[in-house]
Amino acid sequence: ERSKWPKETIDLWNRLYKKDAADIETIQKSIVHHVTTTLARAAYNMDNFTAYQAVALSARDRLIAQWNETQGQLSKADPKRVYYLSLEFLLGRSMDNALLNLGLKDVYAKGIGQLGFRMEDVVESESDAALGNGNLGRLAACYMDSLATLEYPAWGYGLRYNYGIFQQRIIEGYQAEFPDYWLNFDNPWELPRLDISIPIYFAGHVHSFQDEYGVTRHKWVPGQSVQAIAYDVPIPGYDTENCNNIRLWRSKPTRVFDLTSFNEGNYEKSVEDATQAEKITSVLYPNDNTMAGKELRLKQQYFWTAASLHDIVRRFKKSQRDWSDFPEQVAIQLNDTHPTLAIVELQRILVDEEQLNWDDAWEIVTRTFAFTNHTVLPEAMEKWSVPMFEYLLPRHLQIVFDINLFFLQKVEKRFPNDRELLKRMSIIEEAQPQQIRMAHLAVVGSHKVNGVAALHSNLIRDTIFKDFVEYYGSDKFVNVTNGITSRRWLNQANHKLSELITETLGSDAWIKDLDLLKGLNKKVDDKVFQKKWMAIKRANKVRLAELIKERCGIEVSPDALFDVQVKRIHEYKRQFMNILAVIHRYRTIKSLTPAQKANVQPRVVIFGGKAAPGYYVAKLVIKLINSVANVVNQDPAVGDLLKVVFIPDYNVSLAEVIVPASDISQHISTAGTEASGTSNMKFVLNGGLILGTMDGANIEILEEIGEDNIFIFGCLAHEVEDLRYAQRYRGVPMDPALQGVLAAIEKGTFEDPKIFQPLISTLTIGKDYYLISADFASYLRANQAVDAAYKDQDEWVKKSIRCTANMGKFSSDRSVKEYADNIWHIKPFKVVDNQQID
Ligand code: 4GP
Repeated sequence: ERSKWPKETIDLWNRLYKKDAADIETIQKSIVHHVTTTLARAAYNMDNFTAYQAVALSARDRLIAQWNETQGQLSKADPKRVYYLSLEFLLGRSMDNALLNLGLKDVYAKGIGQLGFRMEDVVESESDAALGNGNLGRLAACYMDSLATLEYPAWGYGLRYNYGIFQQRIIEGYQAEFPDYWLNFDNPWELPRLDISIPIYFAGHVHSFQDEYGVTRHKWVPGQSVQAIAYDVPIPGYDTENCNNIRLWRSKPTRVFDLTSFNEGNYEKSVEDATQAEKITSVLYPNDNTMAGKELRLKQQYFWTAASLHDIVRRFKKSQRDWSDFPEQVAIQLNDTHPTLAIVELQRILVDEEQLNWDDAWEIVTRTFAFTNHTVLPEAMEKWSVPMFEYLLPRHLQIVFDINLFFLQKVEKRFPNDRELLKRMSIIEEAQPQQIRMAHLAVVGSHKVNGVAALHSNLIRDTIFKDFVEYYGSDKFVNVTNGITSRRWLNQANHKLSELITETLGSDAWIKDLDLLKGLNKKVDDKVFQKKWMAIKRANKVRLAELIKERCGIEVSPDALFDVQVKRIHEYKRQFMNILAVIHRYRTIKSLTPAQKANVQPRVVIFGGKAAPGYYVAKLVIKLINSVANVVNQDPAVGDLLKVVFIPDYNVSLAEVIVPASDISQHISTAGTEASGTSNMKFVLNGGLILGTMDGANIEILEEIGEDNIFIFGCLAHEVEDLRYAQRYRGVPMDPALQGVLAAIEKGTFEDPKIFQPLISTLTIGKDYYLISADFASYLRANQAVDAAYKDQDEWVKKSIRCTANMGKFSSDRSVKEYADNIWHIKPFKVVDNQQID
């Protein structure tokens, strides 16, 4: 008990309780200390990886000190906090970011340099924490960075998967998946909190009884239990003492074995049950924009939401406030429908355990939660079969049915005699078997619902949530356009450009206030500045060319136009259309005379991205890209005029090299399908132009940077339905250029055409759902416009500068502030440096 300590003890603590100094010698001492003690190595048998581990451990000590300080001060002040529930946190590497945010990047680089290692090599030794699929998970990581930087009291909650997103290798042109056992070497960026262990239950039955007042109550009598163990990942803010936390849960067997099987001599069965428990957090489902539907996935979702809520409720209860204060203290953001069970779990805790009446509990629940939707694709909408749900979560099923019943009664009152409406809005879909629509549950249980870009937020109001907008009114449905953190995506990834910007603007304040980049607009016509700008772009291209040589064995010229499409492989993102246009370009070049060839703008077309392992058509697109690359790259008639590259195993660290090196990047989804996109923002922020459709955040980027600095093509979202109808029922012919391309594939120009037949058949008239044929002509024209614009380098550099200068809006600091002000109603809380204990 600290309060009972004598004064001398407290004084001693306070004397010792000091942050380490940040001078080079202290830092070097701590590195050497970790080498010789924690890592048990000697200077003469150290490699880059050991150096990385030692620097990481040394930085981690500092992070922990800040983290402790932050959490201590927050516990005491107890302000309202936000909890960000995300099944994915795609953090990438941590060391460079940790050192940057601690403000110690230079001194650590110097320190380790004097010890005989180059910081660049040390940084490269870290592997990515890849606990996410795509931008849903990367967005969560950017938001955590901004929340800490803006000093908001925030925690993330997720799962600590043993296996993150798979490693992709390309074998004979095909994607092959290999497990990513990222915890192979200890992870220095997490703090195992073995003392925090929460029992989580599944299955069993519900016991109903009358309480002393004659009210019917329910008690869940579970049949299985596992333990959730906490692992904390400190998230330092940039240029602040605040250090937030992401708590990741790991599943472990309960220590008490199933005694019945044990006593019956069934030792194997009890060990088998224990293995099942560990399986829950074993692997991240590798699906992006698609629903997995597996029982284990539902288990993951409940395990994670139950553990997180237990933690949140325990923290709230420490303050001994009234339950009605819960929404004043706690905001919970649901990142997609994955954590929607949290709504049901909180209602269960309040009604069954805390004995609140249903209506009071429901009021608390709905004032606490808010929900972000990330997609309108039907295949991504989460639904759980009622029988499976009932087996795993019998009491929760009853609660879902009750929530639905009371909700539909209210709808019926407002809109009487509209059975179709009730059917459409119901949380339960009447199918065989019945299904629980998680998006409906999330809307009904939240006070705000947001889309992730203006167009997307409008689309969800007009389509999937139309009935709900009519019922609740439109105030409940808001937009928060996604954003990215300038710390990682400009300052770290493009350090040279970042230095030039700082030098030009006279300060590095832009790192925390991205609107200040507007100051670069004054420099658009400055020749000296332009030259420096382009030299940096070229250096970034040289770096990428080296990486391509090393990883793919392909030689590309940094003087060519670098054209990049890196993202998950998905039909709606239309990498297929891109490679079809590449084939068109190839055929065109082959048909030119030498004199005509001299006018062709050389281009390197770079692809990267993973396909879900079960997504056959997407995997065929990868194969087609590689087959085309094989032919084109070796054709002497083409030479350097066209090169095609597929970079394997696209991840956050690769993106940090690819993004700063692009001249043009492609964001070419069928209008209305890409909710926002965030890589589009990263490219433009780094002075890369984009070629895109009027979809997602492209539209808002256009508004900010001006239409002269972006290449737009293709149909608009509101035209899509008519176009689909026309092709299905009015026999619109296929685009002639596209016909030529398909004929070339079918002739066997790129391997056995039989391989690609299933892919080509997706373009059959009437079936071309993503409208590749309808958009093809304007896509080819836009590509020509890109070539022409690139040839005029004097104008191109101006466009490039304007891009960066006008991207302030897309800082995740802006997004997070909008969430904080309009949805969570939380305020910053500044942590004070080096407090003394009292
Ligand atoms: C993605 C969207 O497809 C992407 O447009 C958006 O930028 C990202 O979320 C972050 O908001 N959605 C998913 C998904 O990954 O699984 O729904």
